Parts: sequence; structure tokens; C-alpha cells
Amino acid sequence: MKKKVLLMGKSGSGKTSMRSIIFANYIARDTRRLGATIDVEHSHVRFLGNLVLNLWDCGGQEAFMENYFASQRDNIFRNVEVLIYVFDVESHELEKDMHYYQSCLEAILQNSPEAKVFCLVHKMDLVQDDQRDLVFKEREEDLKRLSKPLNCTCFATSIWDETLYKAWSNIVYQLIPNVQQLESMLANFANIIDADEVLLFERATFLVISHCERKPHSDVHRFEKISNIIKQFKLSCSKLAATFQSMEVRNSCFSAYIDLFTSNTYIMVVMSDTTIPSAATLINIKNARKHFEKLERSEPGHHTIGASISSHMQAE
Ligand SMILES: Nc1nc2c(ncn2[C@@H]2O[C@H](COP(=O)(O)OP(=O)(O)O)[C@@H](O)[C@H]2O)c(=O)[nH]1
Ligand SMILES: [Mg+2]
Repeated sequence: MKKKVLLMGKSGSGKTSMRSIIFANYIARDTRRLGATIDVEHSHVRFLGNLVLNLWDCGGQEAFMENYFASQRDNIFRNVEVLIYVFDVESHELEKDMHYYQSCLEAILQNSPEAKVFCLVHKMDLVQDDQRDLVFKEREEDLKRLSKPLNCTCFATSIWDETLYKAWSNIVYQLIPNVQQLESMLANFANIIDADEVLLFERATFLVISHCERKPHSDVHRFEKISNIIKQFKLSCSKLAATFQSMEVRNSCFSAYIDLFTSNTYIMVVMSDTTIPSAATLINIKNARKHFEKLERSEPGHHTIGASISSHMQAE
């Protein structure tokens, strides 16, 4: 199942940087070396087995933009599932940015009226800490007003912290088939083993694709923080030619387990009953694996050979 994702916004706003960090294992520092994107760069990201994201990173120089709206209009804006529009929060040409955004929406409305629209107010790290909320709220209001009759979802992002993961997890979540079923299976599993919390991460990107919370937690940013930290750790493992497999963290209040799960996911289980031995939880995770594998394979009407081969390899 292929889904077309358009990544648009002015040149230098950070599109290629965020795509490289989420999907190509770049670290934030390396993005300074990225060259400008010429015209459209296509990449196919196999995500959760059958789901392939077809990312169109559209170079944002004005000459290209004009082209997208004229001669390339149908080609670019047809069959779009998701539009992600990136705004540089420090841009001095806000009006021009908004103008291009609106042209983009017009083309979407015409060619892919069902597309979901996301706006990222990006490079928030450049805004003073105590001003961020205010600046974002203002932009969000403007963007929502300008987007009508379409709805847009806005996120404040930066490549330098976990906000990038928050935004992309939300975006990708909208694209996953079977997501409700996945969620209810996860809730079921969490109940059975009496976990505080269970999360599923996509294997390559470490984006959170599903979670179940049975005990409230005060930090609403914890998922993105974990994605960010574990992804960094996984990358440093791969520099040593080692594969990150699992991890156990324990203190006097809880134990947390992160483990390879299905062919497409990692799982994290948080348990506050510290009398339950690790081995028991690890066996429970192992036993749940096959049920989740089955769900991944049973996507209605979309049995692809690639996905079944990778599930088979995982089963060894
Ligand atoms: N401060 C800051 N710089 C960023 C951020 N994201 C990207 N950049 C920098 O912005 C520059 C342009 O990024 P690039 O991804 O090439 O922009 P694109 O033209 O939209 O693809 C690069 O030097 C990045 O390192 C961010 O969140 N904060
Ligand atoms: Mg670029």
C-alpha cells in the first residue's frame, strides 16, 4: 500500500533535514551539510511492512514553486494522502510564505480534496524558550484561518529536540492501516500483564505508532523523548556494527523493558509491580509477538510478498 506524502515549504525551512533525521538516520548536526534540494526528490520508505511512504521532498526555491503550481500541477498534487508544509519560524517573508501555502492548498483542494494537511512551525529552537508557546499559538491561529475550508493540524518542531518525533508520529499514525485494531490488541496485552504502559515503536524510525496508558503519567512528552534517546543509542550501536536488541531499566518504582517485537516494531513495557520478575515479563512479550505478527500480515486485501518474507525471517 503506497501513500504519497508531499513535503513542501520555502527553501531552507528544514524539509530535507527532518526527512533525513526521521527516515535516513541522520543526526541533527549532520544536516548542516545537506545541499539544497533541486526540484523534487522522491524517496520510498518501507514503513510497517506493507505501508510504503512515497515522500516527495519539493525543493522550495521560487522558480520551482511557480513550476509546481503551473506546468507540474497535476503531477505533483494528484493522489496526495498527506501534505506537510514546513514554515521557518524565523522567516522574514511571512506574507510570501503564506501566499505559497495558500496556492498549495488551492491545488490540493482541486486535485486531492481528501488529503490531510499538517503545518510544521519549524526551527522553534531559535525562539526564546518563554516565547515559544505564544509564537506558536499565534501562527497556529493564522494558519487555521487561512486553511479554510480545509482543516490543518499544526505542530511546533525543531530538529534539536523531541518535538520532531511528536509531529511525525502523529502524521504517520494517520497513515497506518488497522491502527484501531492494533491499539485494542495492545490495550488487551497491557491488561493481561498488568503493565502501567505499553508502547509500540516503528522499527526503523522509532516513531511511536501505538500506545496504551493504564496509569496516568505527568510528562506528556515522554514518548517522543524515548524515541529520540533510543534512536540515538541505536545509531551509536550501529556505528560499532552492533544491532540494538533490547534494554531493561529498573529503579525502586518501576521496570521498563524495550525489546525487538515484530518484524516492524519494537515494544516498550513499563511495570510498576517490581515483584514481578523480569523473566516473566520477557516471556509475556515473547508470547504476544506472534499475535501481533499475525495482525501485521493480515492487512485486508494487501498481502505482499515482501512483508510476508520479512515476517518469516523474524520468526526464526
Ligand atoms: N536551528 C535550526 N536549524 C535547522 C532546523 N532544521 C533544519 N535546520 C537547518 O536549516 C538549514 C536548511 O535545511 P534544509 O533541510 O536543507 O532545508 P530545505 O531547503 O527545506 O530542505 C540546514 O542548515 C539545517 O541544519 C531546526 O529545527 N533548527
Ligand atoms: Mg531540501
